[in-house]
Amino acid sequence: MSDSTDYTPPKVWTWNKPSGGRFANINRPIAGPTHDKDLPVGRHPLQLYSLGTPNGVKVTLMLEELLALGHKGAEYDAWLIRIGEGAQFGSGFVAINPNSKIPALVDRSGSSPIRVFESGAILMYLAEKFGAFLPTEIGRRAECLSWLFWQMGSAPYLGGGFGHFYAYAPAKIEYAIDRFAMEVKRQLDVLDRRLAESEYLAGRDYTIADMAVWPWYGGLAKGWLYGAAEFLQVQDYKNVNRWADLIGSRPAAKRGRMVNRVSGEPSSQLHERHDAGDFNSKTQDKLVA
Ligand SMILES: N[C@@H](CCC(=O)N[C@@H](CS)C(=O)NCC(=O)O)C(=O)O
Repeated sequence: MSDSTDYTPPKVWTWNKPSGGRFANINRPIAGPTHDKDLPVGRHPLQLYSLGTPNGVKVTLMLEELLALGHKGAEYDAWLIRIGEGAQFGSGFVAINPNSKIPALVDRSGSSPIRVFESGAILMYLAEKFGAFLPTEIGRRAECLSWLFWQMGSAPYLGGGFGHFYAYAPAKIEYAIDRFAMEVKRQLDVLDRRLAESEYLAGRDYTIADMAVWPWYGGLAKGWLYGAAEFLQVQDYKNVNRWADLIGSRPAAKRGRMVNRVSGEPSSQLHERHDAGDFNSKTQDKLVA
């Protein structure tokens, strides 16, 4: 691979070499399955196929909140999809998400299964199904959906842009890191100004907008992403930090962060969740002991 300064793109791009960097083994320029593999199905109405990354955590935050509210129909099995090993390209997974990315959900409570992919669509589906965490009054609903879709459009600059070039790319390219650090700091400032005037993103209530944004920007503010807390001076965003702590202290958020998590303290990792009791008995520290 050439370095950043001496590369002239050819007329036609070809896939003839690994792209380099972390995740190079799973990057492909084509869609579709690479192998046959059925997905497991558990006993609960909702089947989640995911991993404890920020995109995956959005959904487990929501499911744990719904259960905490007493919605028994939100009981779920959370199956682990190891994206680093290419499990997202198995035929069963591609059938429920043609885009081959976690999270994906199947609702088996009705006469025929319903698949939902894209974390924002999953959050809206669950909010509408259970009538929770999405305001019904038109103005507050508009505010909630605005921040929900803000996250969908903004986080790729944080993850695919800043995170990729700061932490994962095989070379440190100043131009790329500068460009995306600038944008991510601007995004943090957008959130900080909103959270200076409002307790939660959509107003006085905790909603799916917070659940979508918190794993990314709350995680960034708390120093959980890319080892970039000092570089981005995240402590300066006081309102984002206040909101990140507020959500982080919710019992359902604490549980949601543990599901399908495969790194960090063994006691914080619940690789698969099939029962509410699993949080006490099936974390990695207990399984290994
Ligand atoms: N826009 C999607 C993004 C999902 C996404 O990027 N998932 C990543 C993990 S955080 C993934 O599955 N990557 C696997 C791959 O790209 O092959 C969503 O919000 O659901």
